[in-house]
Amino acid sequence: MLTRIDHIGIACFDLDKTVEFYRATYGFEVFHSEVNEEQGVREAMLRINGTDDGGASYLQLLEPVREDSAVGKWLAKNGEGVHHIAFGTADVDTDAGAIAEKGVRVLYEQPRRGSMDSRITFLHPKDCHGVLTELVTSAQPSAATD
Ligand code: CMX
Ligand code: CO
Repeated sequence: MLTRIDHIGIACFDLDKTVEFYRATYGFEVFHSEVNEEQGVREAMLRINGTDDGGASYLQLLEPVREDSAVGKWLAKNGEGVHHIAFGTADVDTDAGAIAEKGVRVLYEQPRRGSMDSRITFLHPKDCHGVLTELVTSAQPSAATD
């Protein structure tokens, strides 16, 4: 069951400048940052709020580390902006399987490693009315709360 907005993924050209915009404008601080080589991104997670399933909701700021990565290609075509949305679930395998049975293309056969050791998969934007959609199971939901 999808129980929260886990994050909104925002593509940017300069992660440090974008982090500073969110800090100076809204007061949001970096909760976690990492490079995910497989996904081809340098990213910062800004924690916005906790949720009643023990998880949280974040903004995920994404800077490509390679031009031919998903975010690099998207930025070259569209410029900065909202790249994807991500729903949180306690069981990404079951939810991805159930959604695939409805005819929506799930991009990974098995979930891959996402931010903070979460397990993630994606649904094809052309099957989701133009929205690249990610499904996320946090490593430890309790660790995502203060
Ligand atoms: N949102 C909406 N539509 C998108 C999109 C996005 N983020 N990315 C691509 N598309 C659309 C394109 O506009 C294009 O549409 P048209 O044919 O109408 O022009 C179509 O999808 C194909 O796009 P493409 O540029 O040729 O790109 P690819 O097919 O090579 O890749 C996708 C698209 C979704 C398969 C790829 O981006 C992907 O695998 N994404 C999942 C991984 C990812 O995004 N990782 C980064 C985030 C990591 C994280 O969240 O942790
Ligand atoms: Co994401």
